[in-house]
Amino acid sequence: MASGTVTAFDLSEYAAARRALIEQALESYLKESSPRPLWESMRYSVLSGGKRFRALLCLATAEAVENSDVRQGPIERAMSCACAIEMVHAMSLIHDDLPCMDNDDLRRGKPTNHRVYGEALALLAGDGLLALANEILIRKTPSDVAAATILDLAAELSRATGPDGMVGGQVEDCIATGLMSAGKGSTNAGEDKLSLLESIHKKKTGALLRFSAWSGARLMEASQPVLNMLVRYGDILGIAFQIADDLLDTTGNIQTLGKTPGKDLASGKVTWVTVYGVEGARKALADMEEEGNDVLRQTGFRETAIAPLSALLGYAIHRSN
Ligand code: GRG
Repeated sequence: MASGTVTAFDLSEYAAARRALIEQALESYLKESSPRPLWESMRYSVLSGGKRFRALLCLATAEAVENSDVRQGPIERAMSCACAIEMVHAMSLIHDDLPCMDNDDLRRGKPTNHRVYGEALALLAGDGLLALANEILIRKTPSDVAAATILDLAAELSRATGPDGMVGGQVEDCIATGLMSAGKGSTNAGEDKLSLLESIHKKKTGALLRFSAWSGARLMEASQPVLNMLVRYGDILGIAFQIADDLLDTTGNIQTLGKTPGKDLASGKVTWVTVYGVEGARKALADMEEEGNDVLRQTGFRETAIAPLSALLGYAIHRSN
């Protein structure tokens, strides 16, 4: 992971160390079981690479919070949550790639899940991962985390994935692209393009990134003002991550991206780039990087805790895949 931020912080080294732990934990939660094809299909999508950006974000906010009342180290405390997030993310990619949605053949440089296992199993592998993510979060979070905290996390993860989060954002996206009807009495009719785009990005991509930024700190029992600031940081990062994705669809190539570029334009998708152009998208990203870093400075975290969070924001914006 190459950093594009202005800080001297070495994100590659930081991310590599944590990514190894994340892979190990994911493997332990996804031991092959019965029915075998289902587990194979679930493992195929979760253990097939990926930047682990959301898991890193969760661990980074846990590590940023100093709380002497908490016994375990932040990574140990937040790892099950970080893995649950990656499972939800993987399931959303499986469903997003299905013929009834984006109809993609390539993901992370490999054939998409339904291309390998067929549509029915891909759909069920996604469903299985969503359920397993919740089970892991609830059962594998260390037992001295308060039950109320775990309940809060489970509720917020469900919210991030549900109608007010990823599912809602995907439906809005499908309506905007003409893949679904807006239905009778549509509320989208008078909505301007910017609010529609912001709503889609905030829900479809932003909700899980916001949860990732909030959840690590919540597990460390951070104060409410700090949690509010991390939600703000997560919101900025979430929209920026999707704008960068829109840009990469226009400027990226298949080798680096590991998926087919140019699909947004071909499918008539409403994106930041189709509405504001490449320069408009770059300008929005520059503003968001500044705003996100301002929010981080307000948290009162020590410099060494701000550095990874700032670098992750920079990475989300300047990444090449
Ligand atoms: C969540 C219940 C539930 C259903 C899924 C299909 C769907 C509903 C939502 C779509 C969500 C989606 C695929 C958003 C796009 C997010 C995005 C920019 C993904 C790419 O993330 P990266 O770059 O991917 O982090 P890697 O491969 O690195 O993990």
